[in-house]
Amino acid sequence: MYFNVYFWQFNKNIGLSHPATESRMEHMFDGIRFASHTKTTIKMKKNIRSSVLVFFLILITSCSTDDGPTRNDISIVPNTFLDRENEVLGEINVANREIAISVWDHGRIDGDIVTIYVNGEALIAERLLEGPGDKFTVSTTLEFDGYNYILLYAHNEGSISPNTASMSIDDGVNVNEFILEANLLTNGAVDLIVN
Ligand SMILES: [Ca+2]
Repeated sequence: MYFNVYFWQFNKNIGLSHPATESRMEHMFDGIRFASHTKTTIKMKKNIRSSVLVFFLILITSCSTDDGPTRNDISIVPNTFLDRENEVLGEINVANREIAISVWDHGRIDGDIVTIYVNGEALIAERLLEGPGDKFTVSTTLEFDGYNYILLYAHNEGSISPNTASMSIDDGVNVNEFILEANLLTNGAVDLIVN
């Protein structure tokens, strides 16, 4: 095709152009323009189709993420954590996923150091427990509806065994107070149920 075009240009330049040749060449250019226009139209249609597909994919994805938190209908406390047995010591019902957890030493202040895990994530890390007059409080949002859990990991037992923590959960409606115990072989856990 390029050869024909250059040949035509060459003929025109040297004055050998023939009307019949020019007519044929113009017809050919019309064909090229038509083909180019058709290609653009097909490309536009493909782009529109792709855009519509992407729009619906985004719509479906956003709908599926608006379903709220997962609900656990049974306890999710694992059997072991950090190579220690987990012992479930009870369950606490809360009205909201937004809670404030307070922790302090139960009884005599003997140097107990704890880490408090919520659903396996450390919320209070290596904290030396003080007395009830010096509670340590952290706010958090529970991940699940239904069953969540709090776990007490003992870094030591203090001067009096075991490691004993008093805890309270404030859900904005009620304050639940309870005691968790742990030692160097066993973690103490409690189910925390969002109703
Ligand atoms: Ca202790």
